[in-house]
Amino acid sequence: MGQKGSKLPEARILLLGLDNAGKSTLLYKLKHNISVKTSPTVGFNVETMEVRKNKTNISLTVWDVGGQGAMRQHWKSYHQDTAVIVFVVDSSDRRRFNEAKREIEKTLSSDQLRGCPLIVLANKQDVDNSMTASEIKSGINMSKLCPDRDWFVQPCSASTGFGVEEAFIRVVNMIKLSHVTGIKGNLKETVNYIRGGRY
Ligand code: G3D
Ligand code: MG
Repeated sequence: MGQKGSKLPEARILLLGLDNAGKSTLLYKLKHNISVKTSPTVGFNVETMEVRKNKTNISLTVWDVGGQGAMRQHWKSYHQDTAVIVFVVDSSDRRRFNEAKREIEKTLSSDQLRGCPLIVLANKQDVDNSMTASEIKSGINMSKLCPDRDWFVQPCSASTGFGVEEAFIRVVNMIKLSHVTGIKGNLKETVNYIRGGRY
């Protein structure tokens, strides 16, 4: 995580989507562009990567939770302290679009994710006749579904890499410093210090 044993402030990214949407491929793609440490585990993958935001180095922990039906009941256990939700949609699979939409709605109804920014990745844009990002945006009815959170629909292809870096930059931009664990504590300390009248 941190360098030479120092623990960096940490932000948790929740990578969700139906099985076969391309979540693991996306993580693999990111791994090749950015230096990461992997810890594959049964049921989910976790990747950490260091990014710089507001002149601060932050450790991003990306949780790729299995998308199969049986695993979806566990998604809730990963909601706490999430900085950004990334929901991957297989744009080439019109047949399962409604199922994906229902899962997004269910995820957003979680109390622990209230106000948490959402980025929907319209993945597999390299496949002919796949749904466009704007079709997905209106299909999910994003503006109605997300009245009180930042959201964005990003077209990408985890296979070719198209849009992957843009998606990653958007995710980092969407992180609120109040959701970065180490920084939250520091900010609190500073506020207490000022309130304590030491300055
Ligand atoms: P998951 O982790 O969400 O379950 P995976 O999904 O990353 O395992 O991907 C499922 C399948 O979709 C894989 O194909 C993978 O290669 C493919 N895939 C992922 N992203 C893209 C993409 O952007 N474009 C295309 N064309 N295919 C993609 P296989 O055949 O290995 O099952
Ligand atoms: Mg996977």
